[in-house]
Amino acid sequence: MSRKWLITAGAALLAASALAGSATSSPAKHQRAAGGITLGFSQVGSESGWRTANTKSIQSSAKAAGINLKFSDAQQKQENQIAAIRSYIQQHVNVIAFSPVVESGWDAVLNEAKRAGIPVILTDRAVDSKDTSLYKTFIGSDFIKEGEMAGEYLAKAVNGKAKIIELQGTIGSSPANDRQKGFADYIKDHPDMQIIASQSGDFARDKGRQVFETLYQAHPEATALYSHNDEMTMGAIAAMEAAGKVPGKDLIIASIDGTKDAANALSSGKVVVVVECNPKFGPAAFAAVEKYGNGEKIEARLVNTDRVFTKDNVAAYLPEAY
Ligand code: GZL
Repeated sequence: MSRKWLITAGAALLAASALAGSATSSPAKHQRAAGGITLGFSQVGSESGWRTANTKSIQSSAKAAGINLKFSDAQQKQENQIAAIRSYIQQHVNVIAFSPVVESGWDAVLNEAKRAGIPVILTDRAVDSKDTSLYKTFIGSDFIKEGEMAGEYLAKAVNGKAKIIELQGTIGSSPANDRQKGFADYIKDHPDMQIIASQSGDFARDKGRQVFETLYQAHPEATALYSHNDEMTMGAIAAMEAAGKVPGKDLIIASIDGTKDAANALSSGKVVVVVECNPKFGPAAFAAVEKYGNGEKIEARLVNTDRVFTKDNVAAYLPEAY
């Protein structure tokens, strides 16, 4: 892909986003810019409230930037993402962006995009390719930090002593790998914080419920839950209550994302901390496309800003929860 296209397209994007933002932009002008860029996007799936919010952010930001968005839902299957990327290459899109469902297995298809001269942007999740020239940037949260924050706030809530069940996200995904690492790193200096069971609930509510139910039956001594996402947390809470247990009393819960369900569970005391993982980074992603299109250097890693929600600040957050 020659930089020339990107500069032209970037200018179109610049014009489009300026027009989109200005009260005087007329539809005709805005539409003229829409022809500038075609971006092919492969989304992981629709497994969680987080994913739904992320998809909305990507789609609305593309529209605001006057970009022609080709969007595919991979239903959490890597082979579907690889097929989608190959299809975008055959369609000669200008840019490819995707959230890799798992970290490994991308070098071949990313090399195909590179040979076709199509820049690739990673959104949300990372790949473990050693060749970082295969993509222009990775924009997403710091999942290790999220795990560390979950550990810190849970340790505080249980005075440094808990027998913890961990519900992990999708096996092999960067958020699951890094949230597991961050939490483990934090508790290694807290000997009375022990993970007694850990299994994947695949970031899904019902799988989270089923896995928690099985693990809790095997480990009734558990006093805390660390869940890699709110969807699985809500499933686990349903399992606890079905077993006559009181979340927030019988088990202290730390969760990650920031969905409305989890924020409400925080308000009612069922959950003690929700570490945010901001899904609404579509504007930042398309700003990176614009910068690259204008021939400007973009950072290899763009880190989204995440907050920590507790009973003390959740009321202020609730109106924006998704
Ligand atoms: C994190 C994202 C994760 C969310 C889950 O950036 O990839 O996937 O934490 C979602 O809710 O399913």
